Amino acid sequence: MSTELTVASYKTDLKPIWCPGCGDYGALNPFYQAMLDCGLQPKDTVIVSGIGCSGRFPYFCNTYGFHGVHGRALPTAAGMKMASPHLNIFAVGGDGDGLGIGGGHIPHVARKNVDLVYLLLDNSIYGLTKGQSSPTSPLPMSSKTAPYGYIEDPLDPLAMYIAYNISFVARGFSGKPKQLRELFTQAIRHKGFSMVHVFSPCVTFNKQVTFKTFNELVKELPEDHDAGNRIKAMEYALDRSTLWTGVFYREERPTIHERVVDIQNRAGRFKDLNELLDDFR
Ligand SMILES: Cc1ncc(C[n+]2csc(CCOP(=O)(O)OP(=O)(O)O)c2C)c(N)n1
Ligand code: SF4
Ligand SMILES: [Mg+2]
Repeated sequence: MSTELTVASYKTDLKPIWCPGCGDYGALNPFYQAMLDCGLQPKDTVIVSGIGCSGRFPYFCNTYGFHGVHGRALPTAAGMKMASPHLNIFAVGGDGDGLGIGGGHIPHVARKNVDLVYLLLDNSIYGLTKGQSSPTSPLPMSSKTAPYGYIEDPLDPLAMYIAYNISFVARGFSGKPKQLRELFTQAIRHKGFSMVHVFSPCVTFNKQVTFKTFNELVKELPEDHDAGNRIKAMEYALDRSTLWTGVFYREERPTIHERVVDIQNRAGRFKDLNELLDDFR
């Protein structure tokens, strides 16, 4: 017997323990709605998270969840999708998790085009550990680890994602939940690796990158932006005057799963292992 899905189908009884006003609330609600929009069955859905305040996401979603090791949400999620391609797989984590310790995994999942969605909740700080500089802390932001101001240039995640040729690249802001719902929905529907970078301010430990900052600087990409144009997508990503939001880049190409199935079919000409081994003799 199937019961009708509602937003409540995706919520657990746990109330998020994020600080009042944390940006992550603004990402969680549109995420519930996007799962509903796409009709995802909670029993067929897994959320894998890293360590950080953002890593608590799975606790608040009535899906399967895996709260793993710092920086390893993405490879774990990719492995799950390879083993069980029928599942809807999400990876969720922060800027420290996904751009610091775990940043090296992204290009390789991009090359494989694993069909999963990665939500990166960026507050430009290590929130859970109470306020150290992160790979996206802008100059000259001060923090507990940089009391005189940060001295390393920040990464530009969007430019990186486009350079890595991730097959779906979008950016949103947790202060604009309606757009975020739409971006998550498109990311879920995209066949391949979808990266949604979310500006999600930490109201407790980052008083320098705030909702006000983004309210002033974010702007939706023009409606006529051609998401198939990678050069144009990169131009928008590198624009220093505006923080553009929307779908920057999208390309349909085979997923690793489709390529594996293709190899299985071609290798299937062997009746059994001995026949396969004979091929090498
Ligand atoms: C291997 C390892 N190194 C360091 C830590 C300590 N640690 C826990 S969370 C975190 C950073 C959290 O920042 P971010 O990923 O941006 O998540 P946020 O809390 O801001 O959502 C760090 C360094 C850890 N848990 N494991
Ligand atoms: S410390 Fe920052 S990121 Fe963590 S829950 Fe509080 S406001 Fe959110
Ligand atoms: Mg963070």
